[in-house]
Amino acid sequence: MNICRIMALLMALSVAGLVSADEHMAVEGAWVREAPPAAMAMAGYMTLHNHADRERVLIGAESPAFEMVMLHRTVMEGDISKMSHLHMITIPAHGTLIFEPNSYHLMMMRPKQPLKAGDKLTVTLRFRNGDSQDVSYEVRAAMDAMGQGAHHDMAHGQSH
Ligand SMILES: [Cu+2]
Repeated sequence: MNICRIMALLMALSVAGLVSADEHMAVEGAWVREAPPAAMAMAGYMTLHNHADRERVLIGAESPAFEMVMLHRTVMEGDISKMSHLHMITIPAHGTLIFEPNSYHLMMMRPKQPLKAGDKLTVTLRFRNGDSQDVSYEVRAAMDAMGQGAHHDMAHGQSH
């Protein structure tokens, strides 16, 4: 009887896992650009894939490693690059949102401890429907980061 109960519980858990996998964003390549120890802010990047049949609206993020995390977007106005603070970003049903240098990024303000390449941290994404999702980030050196960005752009160009 006990074994039956355990089996039933395991099946229930795996079904729950499938449901949440469908509802959750698929996250790729989450990384934070390493900054000098005195830096007041670091930039975080990732690619979000919304596999759900409805749009998702990202309304914020937070991390125990930072005092505050904001949604930012860098846009070029002529020769001047400007950062704006966004209060929400919509990811369409089956759409993709890319956070990358000179575009969308997470502005991670005031690290609570110095972070260096190789360090890991968790960022919690908050969505308008009340869902939240933890994303594991890795700090990478600026040189690596640029390489990653270039690779990403190339891969993106080839696949679309
Ligand atoms: Cu910013």
